[in-house]
Amino acid sequence: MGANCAALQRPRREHKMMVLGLDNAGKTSILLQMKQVAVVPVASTVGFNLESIRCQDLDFAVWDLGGEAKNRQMWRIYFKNTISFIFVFDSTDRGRSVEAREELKEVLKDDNLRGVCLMVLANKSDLPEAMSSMEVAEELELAHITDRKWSVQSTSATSGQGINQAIEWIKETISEREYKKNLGSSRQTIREGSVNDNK
Ligand SMILES: Nc1nc2c(ncn2[C@@H]2O[C@H](COP(=O)(O)OP(=O)(O)OP(=O)(O)O)[C@@H](O)[C@H]2O)c(=O)[nH]1
Ligand SMILES: [Mg+2]
Repeated sequence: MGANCAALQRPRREHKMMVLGLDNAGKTSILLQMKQVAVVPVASTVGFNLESIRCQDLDFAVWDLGGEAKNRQMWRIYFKNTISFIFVFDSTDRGRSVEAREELKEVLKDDNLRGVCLMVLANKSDLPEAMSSMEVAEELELAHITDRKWSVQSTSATSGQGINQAIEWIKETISEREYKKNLGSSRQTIREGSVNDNK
């Protein structure tokens, strides 16, 4: 069940999408699923991977940033003009949920991501010890986020499960935001989140 996306031949207007999260969360594997190429074990990302991908009729420039602590210090230099952002969480990694939460909180403070919608992927949901998306929402304290739309979706980067739903939500949310911007009403406070489990 791969994502309904494809590598782009000729880019049209691209929506800049950031893919963030701790090392080993599955960011590069998610990117490979979005590209619809075989998800094979890859080395930890140093710096970033950048791909142009067409997903559900939208063109995305997808930035997959390395998640090791030394790479995280560099994340912010790439944030300008981001339209959506994905935070990938390894749902089996209970030991690092506080670290992930703190990293996410720091990222949310960035001016270049102000109001940008947040899709949290509760990844590795294929593994028996994985937390549910509700548990992930609690671990990351997503209910405290009141300045943007957010959602959490359980995914498996190995099977592709949940990725289409995540892209669907992003697509709807950015279309809505652009529509509101055109109406000049984008400054209103948004208090809205959703949790989606495929289990
Ligand atoms: N079972 C399972 N394994 C996964 C899943 N997603 C990723 N993995 C595995 O987790 C490991 C790390 O995946 P990556 O995609 O390299 O993780 P990353 O977030 O890009 O890591 P960094 O580049 O270090 O930031 C690899 O061994 C993947 O095969 C998943 O959904 N299920
Ligand atoms: Mg990687």
